[in-house]
Amino acid sequence: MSDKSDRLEFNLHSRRRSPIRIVALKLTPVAIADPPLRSSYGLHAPYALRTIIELRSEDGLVGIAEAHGGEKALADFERVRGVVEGADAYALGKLARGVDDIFLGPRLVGANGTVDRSQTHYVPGENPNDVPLRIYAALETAALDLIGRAHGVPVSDLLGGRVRDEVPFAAYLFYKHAGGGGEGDDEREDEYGEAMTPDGIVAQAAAMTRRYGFQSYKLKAGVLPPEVEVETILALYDAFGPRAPQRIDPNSVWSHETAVDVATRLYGKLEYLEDPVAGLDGMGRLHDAMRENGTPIPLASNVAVTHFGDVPEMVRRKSAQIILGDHHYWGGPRAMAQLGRLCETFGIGLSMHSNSHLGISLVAMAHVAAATSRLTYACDTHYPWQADEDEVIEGGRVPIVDGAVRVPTGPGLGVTIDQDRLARGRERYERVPYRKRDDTAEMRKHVDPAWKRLVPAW
Ligand code: GKR
Ligand code: MG
Repeated sequence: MSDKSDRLEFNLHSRRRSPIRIVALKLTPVAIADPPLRSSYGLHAPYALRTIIELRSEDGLVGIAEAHGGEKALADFERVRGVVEGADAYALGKLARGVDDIFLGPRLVGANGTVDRSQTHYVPGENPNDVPLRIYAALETAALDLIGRAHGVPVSDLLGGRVRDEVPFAAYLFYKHAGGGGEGDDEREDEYGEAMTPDGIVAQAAAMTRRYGFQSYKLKAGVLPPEVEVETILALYDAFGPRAPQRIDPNSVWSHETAVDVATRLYGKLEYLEDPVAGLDGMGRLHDAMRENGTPIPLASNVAVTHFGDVPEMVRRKSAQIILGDHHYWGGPRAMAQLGRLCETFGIGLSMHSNSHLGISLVAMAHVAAATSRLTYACDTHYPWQADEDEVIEGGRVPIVDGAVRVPTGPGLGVTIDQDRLARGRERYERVPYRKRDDTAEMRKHVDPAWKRLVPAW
């Protein structure tokens, strides 16, 4: 008996892994040129902000991630330094709890008594109730990169193994003013030109397709009167034909009546309708109305549905048939794998949401998508709107070929940071006056001094 337990103890000891001790958290804020894109949140500033995270292990390995940016993000990441430095990269549950403990504090409470994490009234990345999840998500991504590097395996393997080697992305079309982003001496070439009309958007889609080979299209809407946006979709349909799936996303600023009317006019032309109206209840009512009218277009969401707590009500109300998940918001790559399972359980479709980002985020999305069997639609990406000049990874931009990103096969995320490029991103950040995403301020500065975001607006 004692022999056996000795043996057991010996086995346990001999198999014990060594921790991957994180000894340093390095945070680098960067500014990246961004063209004057319009959405219902307002106007993009000449620069978008990101934070680059590096976790150094005691063995000198470095795990990386990319997250939302600006002054507040940086201060939030600083707050968790104490739980990150000294932590074991494998101990993700402990890390999550440590982050949560730091951020427990006043919460905004929604009408139904729950915490409001929706993006109905916030530009993505600015909802204070998201903070712990967003901070943890970035740390988990960097920790998985570190673990992958330590074992010589890709992050997609750590997530259960890839079911696809290439991840399809959609062309993300925006109404846009003239200009390529950046300011002063740093003003960038306007690759796609102004696009404030249906023809302008068709030209933008054609140019993006030529360059990247996209095979599906998403129009950011809620900007022009709905009849013009409907006309834009019809023009895209004429130009690219029924075999190129399309989506339209006004970020919740249509009224119920407008959304019903748009659904009637675009029935049969859309792959899905994304966040046409605000809230889980509003989306559920729209679903019912479309069914009654015989125009049942599937609803997708990344504004009304932003976290696991939304799913029960979403399923009950049939508020969305597709979730646009995002590892940056849902709590990291592992949360996305869990979301995939949940979607499978309820027969819900899954795709991915995106905000302005660089290549580290793009490859992280690709690993997550590669390991998610449930992924049913091409993912969103803002990547075509960013320039090589702003990229921080070695070798420059991640290629998008035939509308897809090939998932890196190297250890971890499979990309590394070019420290010179990163230093330039940081200098750019120091130089520019922007410290948070504020699309309303930009709108007032450049388009209409009295502009205010209304929900609903149309
Ligand atoms: O970049 O203006 C934008 C988008 O509106 C973005 O912030 C949204 O989060 O891409 C997003 C979406 O699908 O809602
Ligand atoms: Mg959306």
